[in-house]
Amino acid sequence: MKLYDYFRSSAAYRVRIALALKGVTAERAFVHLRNGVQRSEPYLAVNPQGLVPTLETEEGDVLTQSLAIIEWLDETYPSPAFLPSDAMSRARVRSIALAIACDIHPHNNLRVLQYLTGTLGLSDAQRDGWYKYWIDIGFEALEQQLSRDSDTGRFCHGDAPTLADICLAPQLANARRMKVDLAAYPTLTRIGAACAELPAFIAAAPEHQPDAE
Ligand SMILES: N[C@@H](CCC(=O)N[C@@H](CS)C(=O)NCC(=O)O)C(=O)O
Repeated sequence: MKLYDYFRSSAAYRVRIALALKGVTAERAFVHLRNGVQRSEPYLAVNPQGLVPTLETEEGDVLTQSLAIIEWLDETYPSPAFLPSDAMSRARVRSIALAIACDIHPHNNLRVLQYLTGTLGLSDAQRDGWYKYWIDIGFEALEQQLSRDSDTGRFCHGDAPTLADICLAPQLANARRMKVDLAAYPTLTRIGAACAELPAFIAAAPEHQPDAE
């Protein structure tokens, strides 16, 4: 298997956590996003979206989109499971994961930030304000959702990590990098601390990647 990766990509970070939790190793191909390698012809031939992660399977199939990759891994390597066994719990876990992956993360993506400063001419301070604004909007709702639901345990759903935690931990890392004040999100940070104790989450962290700068 080969993972197209970049240390600071939170979508790739999700896949790194998932691979590590499953105990699956993948060769790594580093796509330097800051240098624009994601828009190079060779990479666009692999993933026409020009985004990481991409996973090439041992059979040579090419998978894109972190959540699709993670669900494929979960179906291919069933233990430990990333989704609960009952349909209602699965929907809950997916709703947390999607709130992060679809409703927070895209606003923080590099190409969006570059459009704000490049095409629209916003200042760096305005760009950073945008970044923090969308994290706060998303985290405020997630904090409410998780803090008042008895299905929340040590992790987002019960006492074992799921797809929801695989999405939450990288988004918390992004928030910290942007110096978002996380004091208003005690449930999210408590869960993040529980994730940070697990070897798979530690191994997948940006600062532990070979391409970290
Ligand atoms: N929905 C996609 C998002 C992928 C994505 O946005 N990746 C970012 C890094 S976190 C990227 O490659 N950005 C390159 C760019 O913006 O030019 C997924 O979950 O895989």
